[in-house]
Parts: sequence; C-alpha cells; structure tokens
Amino acid sequence: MSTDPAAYDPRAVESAAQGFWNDTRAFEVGGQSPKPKYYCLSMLPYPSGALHVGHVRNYTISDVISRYQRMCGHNVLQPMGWDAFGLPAENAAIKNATAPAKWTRANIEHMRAQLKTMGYAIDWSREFATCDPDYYVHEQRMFVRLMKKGLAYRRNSVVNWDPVDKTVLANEQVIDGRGWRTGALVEKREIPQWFLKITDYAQELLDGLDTLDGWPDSVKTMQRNWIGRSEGLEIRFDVDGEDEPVTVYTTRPDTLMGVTFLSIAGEHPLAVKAARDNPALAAFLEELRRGGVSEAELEAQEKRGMATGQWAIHPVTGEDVPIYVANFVLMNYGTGAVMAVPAHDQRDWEFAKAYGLPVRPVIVPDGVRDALREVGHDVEADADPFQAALSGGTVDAFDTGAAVSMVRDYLDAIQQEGAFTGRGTLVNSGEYSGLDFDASFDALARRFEADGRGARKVNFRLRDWGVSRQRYWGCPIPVIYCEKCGALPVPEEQLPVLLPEDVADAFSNPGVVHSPIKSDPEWRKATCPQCGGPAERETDTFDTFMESSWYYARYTSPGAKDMVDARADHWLPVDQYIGGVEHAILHLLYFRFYHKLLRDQGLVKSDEPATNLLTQGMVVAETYYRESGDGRREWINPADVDVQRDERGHVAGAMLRADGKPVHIGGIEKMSKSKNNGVDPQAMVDRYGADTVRLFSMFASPPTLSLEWNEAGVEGMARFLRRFWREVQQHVAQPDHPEVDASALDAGQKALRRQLHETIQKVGDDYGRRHSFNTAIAALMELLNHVAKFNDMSDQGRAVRHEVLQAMVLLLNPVTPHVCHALWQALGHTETLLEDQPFPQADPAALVRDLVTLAVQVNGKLRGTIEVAPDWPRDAVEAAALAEPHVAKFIGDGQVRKVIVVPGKIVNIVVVA
Ligand code: ANZ
Ligand code: ZN
Repeated sequence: MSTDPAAYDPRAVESAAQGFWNDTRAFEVGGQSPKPKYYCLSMLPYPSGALHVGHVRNYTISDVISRYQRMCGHNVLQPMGWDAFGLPAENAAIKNATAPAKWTRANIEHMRAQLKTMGYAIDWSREFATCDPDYYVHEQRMFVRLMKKGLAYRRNSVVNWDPVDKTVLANEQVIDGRGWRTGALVEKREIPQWFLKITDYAQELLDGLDTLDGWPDSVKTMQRNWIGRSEGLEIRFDVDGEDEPVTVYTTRPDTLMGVTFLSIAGEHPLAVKAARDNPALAAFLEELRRGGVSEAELEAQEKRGMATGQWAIHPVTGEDVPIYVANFVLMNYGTGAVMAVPAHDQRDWEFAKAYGLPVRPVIVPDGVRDALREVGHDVEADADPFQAALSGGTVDAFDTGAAVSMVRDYLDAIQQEGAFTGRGTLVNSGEYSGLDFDASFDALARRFEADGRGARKVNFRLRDWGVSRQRYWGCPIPVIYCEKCGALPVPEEQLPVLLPEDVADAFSNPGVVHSPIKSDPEWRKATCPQCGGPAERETDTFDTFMESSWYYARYTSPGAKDMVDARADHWLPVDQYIGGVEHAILHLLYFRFYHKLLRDQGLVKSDEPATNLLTQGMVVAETYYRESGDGRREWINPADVDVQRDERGHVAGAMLRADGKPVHIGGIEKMSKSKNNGVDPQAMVDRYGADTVRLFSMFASPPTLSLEWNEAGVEGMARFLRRFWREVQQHVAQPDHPEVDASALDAGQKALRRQLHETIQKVGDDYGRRHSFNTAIAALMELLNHVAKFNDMSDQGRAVRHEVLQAMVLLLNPVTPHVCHALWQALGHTETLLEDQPFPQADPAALVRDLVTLAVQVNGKLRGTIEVAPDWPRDAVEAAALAEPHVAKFIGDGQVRKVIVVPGKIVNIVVVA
C-alpha cells in the first residue's frame, strides 16, 4: 500500500464504512415508516462452505437495486438466510465423520463473514437458517394443516434403490444407472411417499402467469409448458370379451377414424390382467418396471411394445383394433391408454412401422384439400373414391396433373417418411369428412356425451409434488403411524418434531446407515394421538424445496408465532426477486404455489409472491490445461496462470506461473470444479477490495447474460476507482469555491454540467427501470474522463467540478458504497448514510442545449426566424422552418420545390406558385 495518506486504501475504506453501517444498524428496517416499502430479495444460498462468484453476482445485483431504491425514498428490506438442509451436508459428514448440523453451521459462520466483507446492505437481524427448529416448526404445522384439508396425502411412488447400501438414492446420485457410492445397479422400488396437491392449483398457477408483467417471458413460457394444460376428450373403447372398457385420453379427436390400434401403459389394469396367462408379456412388463421413469427418459427410448392379445372395438366404425402395451405410454398421465393414430402422431408412426401396423391418413393440410377439390374430388361428400385411393395407396382415380402429384406426395410421405402432425381437414372419416379440427372436436364431443361414451376433459402435465425424502438431514415429516388408526398428523401442540443433530457417530461408519433417525428405535417411538397406543414416527424428511418455498414470507415476520403475522401483508409481494435461471421451473413454481397455500390459510392477502423477477446469467471463465502422459487433460486454475492478451482483450497465450512454461487454452466455460476454472471471490476481495469486485461483476456484462470473469477486467475496475479517488482528493485540495451560478457559466462549464445531468438521467433509468448496470457504469466512466480533462480552475469551474464529483459519489454509491462513503466525507460532509441522501435528479435546465437562431427565407427574402438546437437533424430543422407561422403564411398555397439548410445560419425555401 502507498504511504500517501490521500491514496486509495480499499481495506481501510471498507472496514470504516462497514463499521459505520454496523454501528448505526443502517440496514435494519422496521415496518413503521411513512415511506413506501420495497422488498428486494435474492434467492437464499446453500451453505456449501464458501461464497462463489455466482453468489457475488446475485447479491451485488440485489444490493445495487436495494441501495438505489432506498435513495429513491423507499423503505427497503433486503434480507438474507440459509437454505441449510440437503444432501451435500450428509456427504461431507460421511467424508469427515462429523455431524451434518455441525458442518452446516460452521459453513454458515464462514459464509456470513464473507458476505459481510462484501458490504451488502442486508438486514441481518432477520437472518435464519432453514435447519433452525424455530423455522421448520412452521413448515411442519403447515403440513399438518394441509393433511387435514386433504392437500397432503400419501401414495406409493417409485424411487431409486441401491441394493448394496440398502438406501434410496436421489436422482443425482444415480450415475449411468448405478449407485454413486457402491456402483451397484440401481433398482426401481415402489414405496409410500407424501405428496402435496399442487395439481389442485394448476389452473390458477397457469392463469397467474398472465398477471406477472415483471417476469421474463422465458420463465413464464417454461412454467406454462411445465404445467402443460391440454384440452381433449376421454373416449371409451369396449374390449372384446371384457366387462371393463378402456378409456383413452386424446387431444386429437379429429383423428379418431385413423386409429389402427390402442397402446396402454405397462401398469394399466388391462395389461396386468393379460399378463396373468401370458408369460412373455409378464416378462416384458417386468422389464418396463425396471426401466426409466421420467418422461425425458421415456421420450429418448426406442419405441417398444408387445401385443396383449386383446381387441378393442372402435366406437364409431365398430372395427376391431389390437391393444398393445407400449413403453412410451405413462400410467400417470391422462388415463394411461392412448388411441394410436400412426398417420398423425410420430410416436405411433414409429411404433406402427416397428410392429407392421397400418398407417391410415385421415387429416389433410389445406394445400392437399384444395388439390383434391381441384381434381374434382368432393372432400365432404365423396368419401368413397378417396378412401379407395388412400387405402390402395394410389390416386389413379384422379387422373393426372400437378394437383394429383401433390396428393400422391402427401400420401407417400405419410407412409414412408413420418406422420403429418398438423391440423387440417378430415377425410376418409365418414360423416365427419370435410370438417376441420374444431368442428369435428365439437361433433364428436356431442356424440359421445350423448351416448355416454366420453366427455370433454382438461388435463395437466403438472404432477403432484412428492415431498418425501428418505434422508436424514431435512425437516422431519410430522406424521405418526398407528397400526389401528393409520397415518395421523402429529398434534400441533407436539410440534416441532425435532431432528436430532448430535449424530456424528452414525456418519463415522459409511455404508452401514445413512439415516440416523431411521436406525434409532427410540426416536421412532411415539404414542398414537388417537387411541393412545404405541405408534411409530415417519422417518422420511421433506424435500428441501419445502424450506425454500416460504422463506421469503418468514423474513417479513421475524419471531412471529405462526408462519408469518400481519407484517407479511405490509412487505409482500416481493418487489424484486433475483436469482439463477436454473430455478425457473421447480423453485419458482413451488414458491408461487406456497404463496397460494399461505393465502388460503388466511396468512397473506396477495395472490402472487413476487411482482418482478430478474434471472441473472452464469459466470464463465477461461479454462487452461496440460495433457498428461495418457492424453488426459489436467485442468489448471486461472489463478495460477499468467495470461497474454491481444489488443482486444482476448487471451492470446498463457503460461503456468510456477514453471513459466506454456499451457493450453481450453475456451470459456461455466465456472465448475471439473474444469478447475472457479475463481475464489475472497481472494479477489483480499487483493482489490470489495468495491472493485462489485464494480467488475456489474460492469462486465448485463445482468441477465453470462459474465466472463477475468482478472485483467478486475484490474481495470481497480484503476477506475483509484482515478476517481485521486480526482476527488485533488479537487478538495483546491481553495473553496462559490455555488454554481447557472447564468454565469461559459460554454465549457455548461457542456460538462450538461453531461453530468444527462448522465444522472441515464443512470437513474439504467438502475431503476432497465437494470442495465453495465451501461450506467460506462456512462460514469465517461463522465470521469471528462472531469479529468476539465482543467478550468476558475471559481465557477471549481464549482461545476464539485457538483459533478458530488453527484458521481451518489450515482456510484449503489455499486461501490464503501469508496463513496469515504469520498462523501472527503467532499466536506459529515459521516452520514448515503442511502438516506436522495438519488440525484437531472436538472431540466442543465439538459437544454444552447439554441441557435436561424433565419428562414422564402424565395430569398427573410420571412421569419426559428430557434433550434445545434444537434437537431436536418428534417427536424426543415419541419420547424416550414411550420413557422410567418413563413407558412408566405408559402400559402405555393408548392415547396426545395429546402436548403445551411447549418447554424439559414434555411432557404424555394416555392413555386
Ligand atoms: C390420439 C392422437 C392422435 C394424439 C394424434 C396425438 C396426435 P398432451 O397434449 O400432452 O396432453 N397421450 C395421452 N395419454 C398419454 C399417456 N398416458 N402417455 C403417453 N401419451 C399419451 O398430449 C395428449 C396426447 O398424448 C393424446 O392425444 C395422446 O395421443 C397422447 F394425431 O391421441 B393423442
Ligand atoms: Zn391409534
């Protein structure tokens, strides 16, 4: 560090500012304030052990918005907490033979200290960790209430079972079908699990998206697709020799006459029945049971199936169609049975081709319909000739010509290339031929509703939320099992069901037990709340999405007896929510669902938890490697590499600092352990100070795009702050100056002042409306360049410089609050909280550019004058000249031939009578 007392010393500056904020409890907010509230929330971090740059980016965005909104007169709440339950703590416990609770709490201590060095304007008085019994007790109480309302229920569901460790694995613990620890082949097992009925809210969750104008469209689209509303018909097909019909769900009733078989799920009762005396089918069903369960897995699989030997009767034609079991039919969607239309559904097409089933086209696109009409085929009436043509695969009936080849091509493509899945006109469909999608849908719905064979049906892709996890480190599910009375909620007055934390012993012997509560008979022991007899506790714990679904509400009501109290309606909804786009679907859907649960418990009044959402981009960095003897890449951390850059800042070469020899450059990748390209933000803060790191993370890219971390960029930010610091110090070393007298400024002074006020306007808009922090900072950098070149030492010159520097301190404060805190005092103020200073407002008078007067001539004679700014474009000057009242009068009915603009001097209008 420099010995010059006036030099910028980030460490001293930052600890002084943070000390001041702490001592004055600057960012603790009460509810009582005449100011309007603003709730700025970042997704709460998982306490993994150390802050990473993704956190730094997320929390800096949120801090800039918070400080800015407070300067704009809001009472701002910016809280912080810890998403403390979850699997990594158990893995760490096994590795270090420690208790997950201990590991987690130590991480929280460390990360809190790291966050504090970043100087975020957080109300730390509201902090909590989701593993605190004071927190999760409310979650248990909510669950108990949901059980009583029927919104929480238990049913069997499939899990990944590791047969060696005898434990359930999370999806991410299954690698290529094997257990991550044992390498054993993972089995699918059905066990009872708890679910929350999010499907009851499917329509509301969908409709609510239309009210979220402040959410990115991409997120809303992902949520819409996930909810997956579809409108269709349920249609009953009788089965030969069976009492029970098969009901299918279809969104394409218009294709009904193209059905050539039915496909049903392996778990469908009809399949199970058929397998009883069909060993080959039984074996096939068993194979399906072991296979993947997710929709994505099914989609990727080869389409496979087996005939059940049963036949269904087509409800319109009475034709027999075979019933197949197919691996792509899900039991838990629709009815678990599908009417297969190979001509118009690609999966059915692939299946039909594989099993030699007929492909019967019944829909034609508009072009083909028109071609048919052209060759004299009456789509509506002439069902027969067309049917003949189609089933024979020939269109000889229609003779020659382009129209015919179009029809022929269409039919050939369907037989040979794949299904036509678009909508169109029905053909080959008896009385329905000639109808379009909507008309045939309505006609068939009416027909089946009348004869009791079917009904309109809305389905959602959304499934109920499975909240059971078979692991220890989570919130215990508050349920008691009694042999006589069944599954009962733990009585509210007995809550919380505490998770024992002192369990290091259980984790010192990996492979024996993974859940200390499952293996502890004492813990499991309970008394039935209904009959008083002996009973057992549930030993599963909640999915950690449970805790992260309502934390935002708890922050509003610290210490509340229930989940939240009346303060929740003061603060909610969240005004600005910020987090990673990887949470666009599940977390944000559960978060919205939970808000509606809170509302329906009478705990909050609003319908949605957050009005605005910002999803920040990833942090990426260059990768470096060397090849080892066997050709494997050994990745080298960017911190250990010296980089040469070309004049555009791109990496041109690199060498390992330790040996001075070159390393390969592997390209820019998302920061990750596997590529060893993570940057430790703490090391950056230690080297440059928090303000520089904050500034870099806001300047290097717009918040929603990916941010490339590079140390050269960080250094550039440090240089900027040093220059800013020096500029202020040099200025305050000058003699005192008078106030700015706007009427006494010369052109240079006016120009600098105008730039200041333009910058004020831009920065406010960039911070507040556009969230375009990088362009705000760029404008401030440019302003600093101008101040640095402004050598005017006159009284008014120093006065203008003062105005500029003082405003810059306020404008930069949301991004680099520590240095601004210090410079504010250097500029002659006492130590105060900058967030209580109003955010600078542009002075409209200062924005006005000096106007120049132009003479306007009509045919060479002076007829008027206009005032224009020097930067007006030519057409604006022309328009002003033509509109000048005297000029307009002299032009009268004449025709304007030409307008000549001599910039800064004269406008000449040539008019002919
Ligand atoms: C006949 C048909 C013809 C279909 C056609 C599509 C195209 P969405 O929109 O997602 O709701 N389906 C129904 N239940 C299914 C299940 N359990 N597993 C797999 N597929 C199932 O999809 C509805 C369509 O998906 C339904 O409409 C059905 O196939 C299939 F040219 O019925 B369709
Ligand atoms: Zn009982």
